[in-house]
Amino acid sequence: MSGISRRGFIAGTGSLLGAAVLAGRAPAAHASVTSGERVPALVIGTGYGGAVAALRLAEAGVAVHMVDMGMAWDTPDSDGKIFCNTTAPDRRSYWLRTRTKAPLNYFLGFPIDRDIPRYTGILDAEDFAGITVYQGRGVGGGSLVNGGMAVTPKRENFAAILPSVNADEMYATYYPRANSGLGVSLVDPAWFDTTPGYQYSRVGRKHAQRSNFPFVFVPDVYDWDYMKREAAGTAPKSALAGEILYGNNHGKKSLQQTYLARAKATGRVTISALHRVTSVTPAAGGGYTVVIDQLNTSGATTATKTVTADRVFFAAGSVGTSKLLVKLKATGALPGLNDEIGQGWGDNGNVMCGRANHLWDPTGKLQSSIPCSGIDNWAAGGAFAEIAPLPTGIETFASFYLSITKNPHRAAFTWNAATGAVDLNWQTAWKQPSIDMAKTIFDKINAKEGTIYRTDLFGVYKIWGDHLTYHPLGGAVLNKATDNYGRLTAYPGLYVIDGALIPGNTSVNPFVTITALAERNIERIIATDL
Ligand code: FAE
Repeated sequence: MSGISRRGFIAGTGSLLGAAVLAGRAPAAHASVTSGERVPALVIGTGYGGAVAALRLAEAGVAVHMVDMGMAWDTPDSDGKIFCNTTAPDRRSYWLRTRTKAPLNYFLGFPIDRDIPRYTGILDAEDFAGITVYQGRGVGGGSLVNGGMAVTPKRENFAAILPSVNADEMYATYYPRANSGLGVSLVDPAWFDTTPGYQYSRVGRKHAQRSNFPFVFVPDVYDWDYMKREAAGTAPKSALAGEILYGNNHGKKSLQQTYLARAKATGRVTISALHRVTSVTPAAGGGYTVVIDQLNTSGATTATKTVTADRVFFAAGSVGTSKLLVKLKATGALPGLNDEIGQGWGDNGNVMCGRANHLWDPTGKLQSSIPCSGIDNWAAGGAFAEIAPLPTGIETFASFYLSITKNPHRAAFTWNAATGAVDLNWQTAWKQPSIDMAKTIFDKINAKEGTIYRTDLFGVYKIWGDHLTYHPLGGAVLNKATDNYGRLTAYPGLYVIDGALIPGNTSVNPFVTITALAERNIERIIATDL
């Protein structure tokens, strides 16, 4: 596999060599927070929730300091590129691992993981007892590693997603605001119909429609005009060179290009990369004492800083925020947090599978790494399936899918005093409802097409990718762990503003909902609390 993928990689990215990879990307100022400093607002984490909070607070005149445990990802490495390719993972790929842990870890029955130097890489494959949770690490959070699929849930599903939130306001104001802030748009359907890189999606469409499932185009934050130039050979390739999981050197509008760029442009936002918050506790003279470890690229602590913040926004992601709050409650730093802290965590029902197509139904050796379509069987079968790429550089005759399903299971984070770590009680067997829901789509398609499931993508004779999620949600659920706007009411000035607020499922890919909810909550917080 490594020989094959290396050839594909070289063929696909040759045009990148020597290219001006930094075009349009101004290096960030490397100001980092100073010990003893007092800051009006500290934002923990630079993903979607954190970026929205920082921008809106700064626009309201508040000086904001953001900290992120991951790297800044604004400087090219020795190969001239900021990010490494999915098919050639190096030290930049994983967060503090000595071996890759690819979500799709087998190919043609062979394991594809390889040794890498331990480094503060971009993708964290965080292992809990029953599930591996994939998360972005760095300035931009999940936006650095995700597929950019920017999906607003159907209005009729919203009441189940966020029952305490006014849907009229969300669909009239905050979803449109989020979509515009993120730079969301749709693939040009005429180009889609002819471009080689989306043959896999067109095969997916044909199979969906022949089984009478609704096929839908899915919006994305990738710059579609840029992808057209990649296809035409007039711009360095990113989506068409298989870049995605370990970052896109071009084309994708991550938060670094959107919310965070606007936040920095206010002149009121500074960002400390490689800074990890370990404690937040009330300060004697008001505000909160925040303890922050500064890390080197081996993950070792090189300094410990103490900052006083008038307000603290937890935006460390569903897992990061939940782990911090559960620990702070259990260890007596924030004992007044309520008993909903750590509860209501879900995996957005993620489950993956592949189907083996007939030899007359190739999916294409060139596959855009940016998915742009899906199969919607949510109402009838509880599953929404992304038609996903397998950008290996060779013809695989495989159709590959990431399904989001209505899985009812919810897990809880708890403090483990013996290990000094936070556990999550999710069980692998809890994926069975997700598999059953995904089968409502793929059993039918297989029967219609006379095809079978692939068994070589997740192990030896293993059909379902049921060991992971890309979409952690919950752990500090809105209107339960917090009030209806993310306030941790026992501690005025402490807020949750990320995916931890959402009770486990969004029926589609989550980041537009995380962004829209953050827009709603920060508007109220600025209007009433500042
Ligand atoms: P997130 O973006 O995770 O940001 C949290 C940040 O906090 C990270 O940068 C952390 O490094 C940082 N952090 C954590 N703990 C600490 C600490 N103690 N101190 C300092 N910093 C800390 O949070 N969603 C979609 O909607 N569409 C997609 O196509 C899609 N594809 C995905 C593909 C992959 C491979 C992955 C991993 C995720 C994907 N997602 C997708 C999920 C999406 O990226 C995720 O829901 C959001 O990024 C979550 O946003 P948050 O603001 O909650």
